[in-house]
Amino acid sequence: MTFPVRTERHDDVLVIISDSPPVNALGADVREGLKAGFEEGLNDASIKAIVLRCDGKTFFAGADITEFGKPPRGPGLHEVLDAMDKADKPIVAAIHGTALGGGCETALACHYRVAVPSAVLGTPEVKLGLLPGAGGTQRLPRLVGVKAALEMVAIGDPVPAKKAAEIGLVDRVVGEDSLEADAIAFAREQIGKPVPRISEKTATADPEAVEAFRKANARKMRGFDAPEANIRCVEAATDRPFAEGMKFEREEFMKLMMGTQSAAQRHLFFAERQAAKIDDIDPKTTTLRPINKVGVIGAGTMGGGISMNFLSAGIAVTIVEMQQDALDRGTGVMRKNYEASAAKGRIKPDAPDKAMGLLTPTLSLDDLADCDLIIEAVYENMDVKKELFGKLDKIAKPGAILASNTSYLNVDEIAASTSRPEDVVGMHFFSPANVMKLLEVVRGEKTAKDVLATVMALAKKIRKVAVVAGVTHGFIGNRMLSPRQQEANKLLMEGATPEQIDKVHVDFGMPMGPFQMADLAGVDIGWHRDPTRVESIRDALAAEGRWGQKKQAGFYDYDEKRNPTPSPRVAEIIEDFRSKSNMAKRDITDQEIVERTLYPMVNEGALILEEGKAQRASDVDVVWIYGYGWPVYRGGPMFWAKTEGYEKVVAGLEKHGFKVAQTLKDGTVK
Ligand code: 3H9
Repeated sequence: MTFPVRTERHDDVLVIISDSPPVNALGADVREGLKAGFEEGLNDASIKAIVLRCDGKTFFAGADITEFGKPPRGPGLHEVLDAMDKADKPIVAAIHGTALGGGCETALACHYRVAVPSAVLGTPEVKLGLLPGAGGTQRLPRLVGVKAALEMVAIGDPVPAKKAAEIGLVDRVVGEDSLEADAIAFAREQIGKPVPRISEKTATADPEAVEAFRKANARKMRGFDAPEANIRCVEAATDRPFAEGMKFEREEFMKLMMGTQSAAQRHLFFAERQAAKIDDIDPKTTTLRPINKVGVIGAGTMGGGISMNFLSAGIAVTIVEMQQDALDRGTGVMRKNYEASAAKGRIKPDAPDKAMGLLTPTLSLDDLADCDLIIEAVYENMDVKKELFGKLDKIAKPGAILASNTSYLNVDEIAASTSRPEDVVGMHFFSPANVMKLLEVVRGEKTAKDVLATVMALAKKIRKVAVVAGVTHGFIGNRMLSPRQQEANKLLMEGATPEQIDKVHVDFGMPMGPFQMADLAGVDIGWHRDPTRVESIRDALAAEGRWGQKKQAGFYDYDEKRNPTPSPRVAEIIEDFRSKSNMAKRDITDQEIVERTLYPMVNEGALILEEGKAQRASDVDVVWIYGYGWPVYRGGPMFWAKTEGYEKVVAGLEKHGFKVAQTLKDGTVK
């Protein structure tokens, strides 16, 4: 039989086993092997039932995404699943690990499903801008009903085995360590019974559930094409025969597959995994430093959030503050956050105590002596940081990693204040640090390779997506933010309103525009604190106490519920500035806003790459998607520039007098 699928006979039951690491993706060879395996089982009269299972860490994790967009090879998944569905001998899927996408659909084409308790089943195609295109949208509603099917296909989160059994997706939860034996026994129980085929069931229409689902998830699905296509397919499962539903599913799948959204989302899937790789470091030959205890300096919003990441992953944290009340406040907030998550059912009821039990609050830096990694999250000031690192140099044990959470400052300069710059690295978390997925890992000139590799591996453990950045002002993300903000400010002076600029960004798919972001973060951040020194519109707002949402006034006016409305006072301030600068007001088009606020970000991204401050264009995309909410369906700024067309972006930048990065001009951004 064709590698990587083999068969094993257990008297009258044939077990078909796929062994295709790392995740048993359903590539051409696997499909070929499955086809042959089922033919063997179905053509042999002495075989009465068939079990399908996988070796390795998981049941099939889906179609092989690397095959998408390439010419088809071997038998199609439909062909294989169709033959399984029609088989007149019972076929049992024996599931462990993650039965995802095409893997879940393969299980659905079987006549029965058994799973170990730790298994999960799901159809996450929507996260790749797709839909389960191998019958998933047609079989799921027939098996679990419209409501559960919608959640599975249009949201895409996996369902644990126990819940899968409750909704009818799994027929039996079997022993964690006896999957094959239990599946064979289960299969034998089915011999002689009529073979149940999901394709022969009917799904009852539930228009109310569909509408309620659309309404409840409108925000989450905004801008994405795939969720609605998934919903339409589920509806189709209820109003036409199986074969016609399959045809409809195929058409919708192909439309999505050919579109830019899915291309962007598939790009992100691989970009995220690529980001973990460091070009000049071989993970196989690099020994990681053990990290069992982490020190965090600063118990403010940032320090607290950073600590929670480690505590949640079961890693002990010593947190240091200068004053007892600040320490108590900080740890109090952490506990409250945990308890709120437990109350919402997001974590187990005992998780807050477990996590907080791993925390040691202290007022003394000396207590960090036994930490393997120390992260400072103190005031963003070079002198403060240098002094602190000088102290840490004396306290930390040899081999401890010393990290700064700075969001702009020069990590090499910080490292130079220690006698061990090779142990120093930047770990730039994004606020709220316990929620935001991005971690920029700043590689200093002297950062040791094993330090970098250790921090990247640790990032995965605390469920962050880490991207390596070089030392440059603002690293990748904040450096790209800067030209956007400058242009947005200029556009205000030339005649655009904060509302117009923000709307262009929100319509583009960003969670908020530059001025909404300023109001959320605080207009006073970085302000010189002298109300008589008014040199910019932002200074003027800050001088009047318009510090943003927290003061119910910033670039917008806010009501008690923080709903924004355009501010007549801000319009006056802008008008005042404009007339003082003798600038003429003109109409600004939305396209100009795109060209002057989004294109410069792409340009800056290209410059960062040219300077070698990011490893690859896809890393820049990961930063903006996970750190700043760039719309996933646009694939990140560098991917988006490619879909816009480099020529168009370059022309737009040149029209407005920007100095354009050479690689953008040449179309060689990498
Ligand atoms: C689909 O099924 C369409 C059908 O409905 C319709 C067909 C007609 N293909 O994530 P990891 C690679 S769409 C190819 O680091 P983990 C991955 O790139 C698919 N490659 O491991 C990585 O490679 P490398 C629907 C894949 O343990 C390596 O495997 N299914 C695929 O953290 C290890 O991956 C999904 O969307 C794939 N399908 O997580 C599930 N999957 O080492 C996608 C993984 O070179 N997969 N690779 O960087 C996952 O969610 C996770 O990989 C999984 C394991 C949870 C399974």
